Amino acid sequence: MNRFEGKVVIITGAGNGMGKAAAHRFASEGAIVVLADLYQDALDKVHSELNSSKTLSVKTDVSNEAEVKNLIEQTIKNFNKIDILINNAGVHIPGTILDGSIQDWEKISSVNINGAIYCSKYALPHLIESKGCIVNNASVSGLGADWGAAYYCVSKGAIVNLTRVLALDFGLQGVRVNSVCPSLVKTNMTNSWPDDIRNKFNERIPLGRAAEPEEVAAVMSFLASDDASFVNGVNLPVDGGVTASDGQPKIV
Ligand code: NAD
Ligand code: ADP
Ligand code: HBR
Repeated sequence: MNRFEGKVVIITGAGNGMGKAAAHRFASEGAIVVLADLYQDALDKVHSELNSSKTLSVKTDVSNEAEVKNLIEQTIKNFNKIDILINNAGVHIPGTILDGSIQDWEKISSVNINGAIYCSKYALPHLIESKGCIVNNASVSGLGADWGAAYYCVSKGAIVNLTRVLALDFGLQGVRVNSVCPSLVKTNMTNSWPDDIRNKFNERIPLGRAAEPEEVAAVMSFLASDDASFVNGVNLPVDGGVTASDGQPKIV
């Protein structure tokens, strides 16, 4: 499939995990890929794995408004347009509201919420021009709440509603906005979680396992493609069935 031939895609948090998997997926379908991440060495590694004439790396802290403006400017300068924005960069810090410091909240909210706001705000004028789309990486943690992840869940709830408000406000201008909502995915964010926690997830996920980053990237690419041309404002679980449960205990 070459669904993204000639399309320009910005992917934040492209240095690792689902962002990296998305970079490979979009590139494999013909896209020009703009990689944005906090870490230059991670960017260099992903860049070296892709066709360099169709790849641009821009070291970007998405929580820094000026750096996001620079990301958009560099993309326009190099490729003249933006067709797709993947708001994927994010951080996770566990804890209840009493465990977490205000610095933890500032970190999570500035990366997970402000980052998506800045990227959306500055990409949108170009997306309106191209009749493009946004795919956010939210989480099932934004559709409901988890124990002991207060700030993270609040930040992901914000992304779920950001998806909806942008879908309403820009639909008439031809811009679609959707999100993926994964449960546990095997990435750096979660690889260090202890085995007993991972086993508890496996028990609660009807498919009995965590997702591979590529399984989420595949859904991002669907939502960004013309195959999803009438899908707008959807927060799509990519969760092996977790949200099919009403939350009552597993007794069989
Ligand atoms: P990851 O840690 O493998 O990748 C995240 C990337 O974002 C890293 O390359 C990191 O350097 C980058 N990043 C962090 N802060 C940044 C900033 N300020 N500016 C730019 N880049 C920054 O994690 P992942 O699991 O691939 O996470 C991707 C997204 O998926 C996040 O938004 C996360 O909340 C969400 N998510 C993860 C899971 C999971 O189980 N791993 C589940 C649901 C949703
Ligand atoms: P924070 O920057 O919020 O303190 P981390 O240091 O845990 O968060 O970084 C988040 C993710 O960034 C890590 O899971 C890892 O994938 C990636 N990362 C961290 N340091 C590096 C690095 N030096 N090079 C490449 N990727 C890195
Ligand atoms: C586990 C999952 O809900 C997450 C890290 O977002």
